[in-house]
Amino acid sequence: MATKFKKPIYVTRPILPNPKKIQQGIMEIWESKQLTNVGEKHRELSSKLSSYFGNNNISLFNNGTTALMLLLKKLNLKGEVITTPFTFPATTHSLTWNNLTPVFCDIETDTMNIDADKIEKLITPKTSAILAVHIFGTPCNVQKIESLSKKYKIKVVYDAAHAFGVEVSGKNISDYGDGSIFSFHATKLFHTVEGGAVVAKNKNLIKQLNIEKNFGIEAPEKIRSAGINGKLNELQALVGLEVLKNIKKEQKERKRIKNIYIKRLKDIDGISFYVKPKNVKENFQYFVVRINKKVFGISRDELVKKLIKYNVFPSKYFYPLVSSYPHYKNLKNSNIENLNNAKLIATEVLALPFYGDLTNADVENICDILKKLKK
Ligand code: T4K
Repeated sequence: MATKFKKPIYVTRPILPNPKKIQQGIMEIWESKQLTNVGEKHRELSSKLSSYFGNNNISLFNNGTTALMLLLKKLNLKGEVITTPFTFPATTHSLTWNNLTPVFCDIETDTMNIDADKIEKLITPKTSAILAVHIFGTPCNVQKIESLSKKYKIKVVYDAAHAFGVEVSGKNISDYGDGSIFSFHATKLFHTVEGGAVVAKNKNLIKQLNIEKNFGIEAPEKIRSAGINGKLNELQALVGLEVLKNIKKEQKERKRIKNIYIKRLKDIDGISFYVKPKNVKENFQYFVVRINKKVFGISRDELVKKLIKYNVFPSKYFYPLVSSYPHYKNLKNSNIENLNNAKLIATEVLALPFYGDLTNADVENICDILKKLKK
């Protein structure tokens, strides 16, 4: 039918737990008078998430960016870090905040993740780590990256901001690399309004991060390092505890929506999407398509303008490329000739509305609109 939506349809909507449960939890917090600094709700969430990740080594943060900045700091990295240009600014800025130089590596056109086969030629004596992103929750080539890490004795950090609950070959995504960060921002499947976490194998690293996120205070009257305030507070933890109970249901709804998108969009020439391999358990964080201008008839950017007229607000995650930002564009590897795939993908990608409250009719209508807009 392709009709204009009465209300705006956004790229995502957060899980909103039952407000009565939140009110009840707030009363408990009020009674305890402990609002932050690792109170009962924080400890409870940490323990529940440990079970979820299958790993006790977890540190909760006030957002994913602080988590990444401090993880990079505590790994004592120096010099250059090989990373992807196709990501949210937070990934690369976290390197800058640690005085590390990003070295951009091109991405794969299917997964849109860093191309592990192109990393080796970028490794120099100055390289201390690889910072890879599981973009849209799609796992990187973790095996190849691990072998490079062993061969060159460099660290591997994963920005798993989008990958909460993802598994590869039966293992949680956080089992790979020297440490992973997660974002618990409201736009994420699992959220604490704002929040994040580091998950790592090394218990001591987590212990250090817990100190670092509390101003470097190791014990009363014992300040060990120039830390920062990165703590998740009790109200955030409360929201997280309630959101966690709703994850499975939300994923079920998103699976329903994804199935409609796939069924309807697979026959529209010029629209393509990534099909995950069998060994990956997905989390349904995003539903992302690529628009091939030549075949579809109009560009991704033109399509977005037209979709807005129908009250549909998809997201051009992630445009422009980080390597084109003013403060990164003059780096030696920012030259666009080295980043051909990334350049193409950034102009084609579109994250479509994807959240459990969308009805079948809503999704069918979005597909009808897309079909109608094809030239
Ligand atoms: N690494 C990666 C790879 C990341 O993608 C991110 C964050 C990070 C690291 C850092 O993690 P954090 O420090 O943020 O924890 C969002 C988020 O702000 C950001 O967390 C996220 N990635 C990024 C991919 O997306 P926008 O620019 O999409 O936000 P906004 O406000 O345009 O929201 C999109 C839509 O969501 C709105 O049109 C409506 C809906 N919405 C949004 C919010 C905030 C709601 O319905 N309710 C809300 O409260 O950035």
